[in-house]
Amino acid sequence: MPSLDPTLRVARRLAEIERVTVLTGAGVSAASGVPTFRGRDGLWRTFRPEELATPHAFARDPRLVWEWYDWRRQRIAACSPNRVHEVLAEWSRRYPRFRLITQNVDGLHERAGTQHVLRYHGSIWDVRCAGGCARDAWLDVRVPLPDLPPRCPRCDGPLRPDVVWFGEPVDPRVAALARDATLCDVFFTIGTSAVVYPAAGLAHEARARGAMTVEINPEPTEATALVDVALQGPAEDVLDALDRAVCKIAGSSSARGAS
Ligand code: BJW
Repeated sequence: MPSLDPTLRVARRLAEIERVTVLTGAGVSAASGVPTFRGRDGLWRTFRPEELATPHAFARDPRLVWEWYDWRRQRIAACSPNRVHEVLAEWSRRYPRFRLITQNVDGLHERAGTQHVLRYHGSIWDVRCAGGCARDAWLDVRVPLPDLPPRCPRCDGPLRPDVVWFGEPVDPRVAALARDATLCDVFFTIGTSAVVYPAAGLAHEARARGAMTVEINPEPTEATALVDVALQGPAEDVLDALDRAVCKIAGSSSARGAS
């Protein structure tokens, strides 16, 4: 007997459940023009993470780190949400228990109107004091900053981007909420190479807790062998097709119910 088309298999499951959790990575913003880290034109092909994305790098040369983040912010500011962000925003309204965990710092899920977003690695649009007071500080970081590094208005210490660098812990409250969200019916891992921990461990946890696990990525990743269903292709195409299949199933079952 031929096996069920994998997209249809996932669509059928989505049509009958309520708890959907999605983990996203840089690949979901690729179609918007935001560079990934490890892809063909990824940031880590040109820049060295240890010089730009560690607390040690910031302590050594805060200006260099800020110039890089300033450049990235200007680039992201010119990008708009794509079909992946739109579908997930729609799902966040459709599923009563939807959670989105994003490793991305670009804010495109929020701009698309997604509810219940957990920013696992922080936000490129927020800053906090790296000096004595260790507080959040307001700063309009959508425009290029005149002086780098910007200074904390309270203690005059250097401000830093409010993102999670290598060697730093994820905010314990965010980590706990993300762990809670692994208790779900379907867990998606979309557009991530699944090499960075602890984020990559969430799919393992979801599987151990009984979720159907689904990956969407054009390339095989560290997660591919682990998941129940791997849907290969750009997320903007695969997710669009999946959403159409779910709507079709939901439409035909409500039509049956009405007749
Ligand atoms: C498409 C597509 C399309 C393309 N559609 N898909 C062993 C050695 C050394 C260290 C470690 C180790 N094991 C674990 C660690 C620790 C380390 C780690 O995991 N390192 C590994 C790399 C080895 N982790 C950490 O340090 C973390 N903290 C930690 O462990 O704390 C412990 C601690 C406890 C107590 C006290 C102190 C510490 C923190 C990790 C922080 C990661 N930070 C960054 C930068 C964030 C800020 C910024 O943006 O500047 O987060 S690095 C970067 O990687 C960024 C991303 O969120 C993250 C993940 O990348 P992602 O999203 O997967 O992107 P890519 O580029 O890798 O993949 C893109 C994918 O998209 C590809 O698969 C494409 O195929 C696909 N794609 N087009 C769908 N159209």
